[in-house]
Amino acid sequence: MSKRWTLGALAAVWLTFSGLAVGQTGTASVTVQVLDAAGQPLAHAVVQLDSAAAARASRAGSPQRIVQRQRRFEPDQIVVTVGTAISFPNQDTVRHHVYSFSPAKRFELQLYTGTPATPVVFDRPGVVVLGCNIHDEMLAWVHVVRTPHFGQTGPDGRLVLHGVPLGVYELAVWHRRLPEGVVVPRQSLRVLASTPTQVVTLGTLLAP
Ligand SMILES: [Cu+2]
Repeated sequence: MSKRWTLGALAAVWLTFSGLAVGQTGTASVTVQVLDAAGQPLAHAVVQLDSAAAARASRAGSPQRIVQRQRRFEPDQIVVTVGTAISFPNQDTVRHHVYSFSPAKRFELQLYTGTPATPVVFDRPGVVVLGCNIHDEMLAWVHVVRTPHFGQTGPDGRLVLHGVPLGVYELAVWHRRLPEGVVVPRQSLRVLASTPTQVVTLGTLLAP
């Protein structure tokens, strides 16, 4: 996995939204499809719907683990809500030194084996890139969101968000192939019970 992907790799990202009427409950399902520049489904894209109400409804998730095994992070990508704690058990015999310089969470777990006593609480939204000071090839991403409405696309590049309260949101899509620190384009999305399927091309927004 190269650290140096180009924005061009994501020249075309297509999103399809479909609000499915659930009527009286006041919620809808939102379907998002993300494609790469070649029109192929892009898996593991992070999709989120933000709004002030969504931020108020966001709660810290249950504690998570990112294990180091055979000099790799497992999982190497995770999406959590603000306030979620993650522990970093080292199951290798070699020591690791996990750190991040990302603005959303700067931290360092000095050379260790076993499980550090204190988990790391991810307390700001944003993308946190994890590395190991000893093993340059170790990379992982923690995507921190402040909304209950988020997920990752599957192998077919699709994600369905269920139970989204009707209203106006900002929709953001992120993928690890975006350069670190890139400002991810956001767009307004009004979620209606009868929202027609929408196709949005982010390619023109992402093109250099
Ligand atoms: Cu290491």
